[in-house]
Amino acid sequence: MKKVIFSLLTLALVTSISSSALATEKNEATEVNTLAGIFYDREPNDTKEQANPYMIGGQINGEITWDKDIEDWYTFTPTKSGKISIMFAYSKEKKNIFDMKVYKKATTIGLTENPGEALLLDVEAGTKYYIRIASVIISDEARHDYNVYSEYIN
Ligand SMILES: [Ca+2]
Repeated sequence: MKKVIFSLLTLALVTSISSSALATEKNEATEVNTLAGIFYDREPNDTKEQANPYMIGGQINGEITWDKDIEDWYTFTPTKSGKISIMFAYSKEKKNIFDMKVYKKATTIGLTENPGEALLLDVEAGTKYYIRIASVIISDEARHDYNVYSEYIN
């Protein structure tokens, strides 16, 4: 009987610890999203020099076209070093393929053409990074809007 009571107590303790840890994580995630907000695709942003400002934790809402606006550039400077997750979203079709490239200064550190694939990248505080969205092949019958999402993992 003593054993049963002991394990029940342990169970109650573990449950309360894990649920309070979860509650803290939830609050932090909400805070980051609220602060970072939405970053729009503001033309001209067709070269690295014209890159639009972006911040980790924010969401990019952009669009490229098949003729005149074929590239969008964004830049961010992490406020802390660590790992980030960055995700690209758009309507991928057979003849509508976009890619997202991430550069640290001039070096490519990440590349994806797959919606929903999270790139895990190490970043350094105070260093300039760039994101370039471009089309590999573009269909005038498909949608051309896209989003980018990111967050710090640690
Ligand atoms: Ca552009």
